[in-house]
Amino acid sequence: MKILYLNGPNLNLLGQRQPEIYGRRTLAEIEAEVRKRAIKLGSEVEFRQSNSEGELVNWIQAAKGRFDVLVLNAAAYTHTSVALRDAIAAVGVPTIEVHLSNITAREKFRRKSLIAPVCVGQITGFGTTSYMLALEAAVNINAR
Ligand code: CA2
Repeated sequence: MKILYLNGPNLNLLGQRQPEIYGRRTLAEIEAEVRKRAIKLGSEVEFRQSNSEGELVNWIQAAKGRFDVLVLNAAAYTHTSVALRDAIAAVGVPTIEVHLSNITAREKFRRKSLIAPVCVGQITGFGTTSYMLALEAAVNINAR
């Protein structure tokens, strides 16, 4: 199984600021942990990060036929992006929404996810473990 992890704006700053909210690990460290577990599960993962909404849309569109599952931390675009939502719905690749922090326990504007209704499910609030749980969910996506 091939799983594409997409990471949105500012997630390249992980590990440098706001560790009390987002933890101390960098995105590269999270990727290394996920990759280790993926090998054990016999799956293949690819990680990408972009600060650009359009680039994320392009990657979602290009995932069709190339990846079995998308794991998406759309970061701030979670709360604003009709374009990402439309891309996920149009492409039809099963998508798991993931967040490090618990978006439902933070500011009001973070409580609403525009992408949640077109995702298979949402994992939010477990820090790095959210990314690991998303991997378990992805490899079991056909066992629902
Ligand atoms: O909790 C999450 O994973 C979020 O997707 C992270 C986004 C935020 O806008 C969402 O509401 C929830 C923010 C990512 C920014 O990451 C930073 C990392 C270090 C320093 C500053 C920002």
